[in-house]
Amino acid sequence: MDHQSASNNGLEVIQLQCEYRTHWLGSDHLRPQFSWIIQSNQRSTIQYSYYIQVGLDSEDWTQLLWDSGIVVSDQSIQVKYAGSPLQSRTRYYYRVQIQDQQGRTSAWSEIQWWETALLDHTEWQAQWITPEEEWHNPQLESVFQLRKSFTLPENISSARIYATAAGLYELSINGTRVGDEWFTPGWTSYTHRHQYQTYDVTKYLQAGDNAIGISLADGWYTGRLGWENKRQHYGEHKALLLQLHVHYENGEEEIIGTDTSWHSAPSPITLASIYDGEHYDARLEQPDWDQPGYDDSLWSGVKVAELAYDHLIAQENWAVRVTEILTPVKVIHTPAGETVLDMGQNMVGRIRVTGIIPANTHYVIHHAEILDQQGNFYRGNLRTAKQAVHYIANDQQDRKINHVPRFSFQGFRYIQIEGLDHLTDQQLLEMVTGEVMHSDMPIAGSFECSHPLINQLQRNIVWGQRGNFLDVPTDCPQRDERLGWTGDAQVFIRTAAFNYNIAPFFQKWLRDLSADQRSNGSVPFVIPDVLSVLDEEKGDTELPASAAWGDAAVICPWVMYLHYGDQNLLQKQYSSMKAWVDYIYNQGSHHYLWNTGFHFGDWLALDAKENSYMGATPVDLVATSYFAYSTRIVRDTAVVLGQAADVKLYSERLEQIIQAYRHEFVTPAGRLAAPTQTAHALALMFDLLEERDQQRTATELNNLVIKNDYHLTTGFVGTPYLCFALSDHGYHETAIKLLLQEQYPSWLYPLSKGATTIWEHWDGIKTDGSFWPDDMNSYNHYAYGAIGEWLYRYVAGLDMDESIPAYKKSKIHPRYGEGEITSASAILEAAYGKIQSSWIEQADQRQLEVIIPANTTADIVLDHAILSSIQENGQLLHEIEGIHNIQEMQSTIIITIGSGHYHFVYQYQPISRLV
Ligand code: RAM
Repeated sequence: MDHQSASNNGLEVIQLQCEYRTHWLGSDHLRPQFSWIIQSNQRSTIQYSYYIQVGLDSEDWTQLLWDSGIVVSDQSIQVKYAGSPLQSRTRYYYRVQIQDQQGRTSAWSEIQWWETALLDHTEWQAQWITPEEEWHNPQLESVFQLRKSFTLPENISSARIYATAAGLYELSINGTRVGDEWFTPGWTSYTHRHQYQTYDVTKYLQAGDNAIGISLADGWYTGRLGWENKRQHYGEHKALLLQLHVHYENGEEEIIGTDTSWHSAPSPITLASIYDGEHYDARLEQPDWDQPGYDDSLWSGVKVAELAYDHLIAQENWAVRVTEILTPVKVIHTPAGETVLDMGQNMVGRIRVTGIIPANTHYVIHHAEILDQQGNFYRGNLRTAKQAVHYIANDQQDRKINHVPRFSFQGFRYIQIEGLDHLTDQQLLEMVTGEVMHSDMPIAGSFECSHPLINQLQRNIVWGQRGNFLDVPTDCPQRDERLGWTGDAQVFIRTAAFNYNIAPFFQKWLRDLSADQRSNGSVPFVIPDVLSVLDEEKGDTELPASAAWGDAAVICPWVMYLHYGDQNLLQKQYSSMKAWVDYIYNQGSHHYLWNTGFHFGDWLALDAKENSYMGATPVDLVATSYFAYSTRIVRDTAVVLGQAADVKLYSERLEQIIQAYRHEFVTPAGRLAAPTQTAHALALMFDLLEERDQQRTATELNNLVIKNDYHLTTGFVGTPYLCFALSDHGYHETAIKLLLQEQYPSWLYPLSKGATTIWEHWDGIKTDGSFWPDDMNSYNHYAYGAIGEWLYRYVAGLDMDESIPAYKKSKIHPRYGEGEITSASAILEAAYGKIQSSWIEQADQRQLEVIIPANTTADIVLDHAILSSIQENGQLLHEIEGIHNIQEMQSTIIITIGSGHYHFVYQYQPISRLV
């Protein structure tokens, strides 16, 4: 074969990625992984071989760091760099060529690049610095300005800044803000891992005088976090670390870093707090403070802060950005006389105010998620979080402002404005925009169907994800909490991976989870962990961990592996995964039951006792079920990683746990002792029952739902599994009825109360219009949105064969909509490319449109299809290219196909006629 010839033969390599990014500035991976997508004008394309080159130059491909040569392999994702060692601060270019199994050779792909940052922490020459005044009064959550002026010669060829803060920072050069990232450096387990960012600042610098300006806020590092009003979780002082590397055309390099020559002063932002919002006092402005000519002789100095360098890591996560701008839909004058603007959507981010305001105006914007029963602005559920933005104008007449808070985010649908009473409603509407902020994850998937309410539910799920994926997966974005609750993350992660590419987001969070995991393997409730310290302060020696929460340590890496096929991540998390199940094994006197300690149980289930948050499903049943599930995943991970001894160990342990579970929770006659929906769903989904008891349990689950008039009672633990358990065991009709249930409690009930996001409680707003108590009532909480996974996988039918990760083999298996949903469509930009499953049902006929990416195959599973009626693009099955195999099993037909775009049409036997 000739890998050198490039021809236009319908085979192309596109969308090259290095660790999920197309261009990537600032990596510290020593052996990054590459992926590409193959585009083919033929069906059934499989890569036969690949050829990858990595060099220092985008034109000359003779001086290479890595020339893989022709590698006979169908691997086209997560191909690990295997060239000579990478250097710091270097841009690398790469390209890929492939050959397919039909013998076609693609042209070389377009060239992509990534650039390394500081691969070794000894390359940090700059010093951590803290503003002097901060040193004196670290209790104020106010923002400081830091600046440095310097002169540069002519002929700058390129320049980079590597920067981070203990706190949050915003960077400007010569008066211009650098980059579009917010909340830098992000939130990690700072004591172990602290991200820095890389900026290409070439275009911002000039020959002659220059100035760097930094605004430095408390953020998660020293700011208030958690509901106990605690600050300074990671350190006493906020601090800055920055290193500028300037390169000249003659090959020389100059480094300017933070040190004691920098100056500092208070900024006009007198308060910046994640929970409480921001206060901006324009009277304190120092115009041009970040410009070169500014006289900073009256500013204070800075002190060197004794912070570490060895835990600095390059930015791992997607950056937080403004991803959408909303305009308010109306002005409401409430019965209480408040002026309120409705953004039309419960959103997370901030309000921008632009326009002219009179001198000395002081306006305040309050943010809230709902209006109360009387239609007044309601902030009760924020608890102590103020999320208010104050702006005090100076005495300049008719000042034109353009203001956003920069170091806080708000969760809200409504804003109440005080202090701009002179404006008309129309003027207010024109002055205000809502900037939606979250980790800027590429959109991965979409789901829609013929039922408008389900489409709204899907939108609410996506908004819940956007609002709560602001650098860490949080439970809620509005009250004095906003923490990375592990349980919430694990129940939602699979849905999340359908909606967006969450790979770097969860890679970062899982590294923090391992970092914060305790030495005995137990996992804190929230990651990054800011709660254990409260228990430690109370003198607790045994720090708590809960089943279904700590299991995030095992479930999340596994879901990431299934979706993205990244063994590297599994390998990195493996010891953390094992440590968690070993921790459980060591709890109590019975190795195989987890019947000790505190657990959240089936959190917020509706079968809970009055005034309790924990559902009726016994917590030891939940804990033991999850113990089995996580042990199974650890065993499966050991198989993937080739850890034979562990495969044996965890297989045996799993068997023992299952036996213990049956002994404890299943009667000798095969009945599940706990009569709850959640107990039944877990038993079925975690495969805990003897085969003879499975159908009985499923029938019992179905009866429990019917007895409850097709309403769910499940909490955080049971909800993600309920519909799967029903659909898998012949009760899809019941699952569809649950989905379409509009009366309380149900997924659709909140829609009748105007919900635009998922709520924490099924009855956040009760049927009589009253609210769940303020002590814990979020209207933007993604946990119950975990039904999204079932919509994609079972309603639209876009699913995977889990034995081969990353959709190397898709499973297209629509379960259809029992006549209630007559069409559905899901699209997913998966690792190998776009997958689509779209169906329409008309009378006895179904049409199914399927796209399967090159280098993958799929099983199309058609229940109740009449084989002789199946056509693809007007042709009978046996005449069609791309069909590898057809199997008929009872009433199901499985068609194995290669890559390509297919349109199937077939007749089916409606179930009613089968019985
Ligand atoms: C509350 C929230 C959160 C949940 C914990 C146990 O803080 O509901 O989502 O995980 O409780």
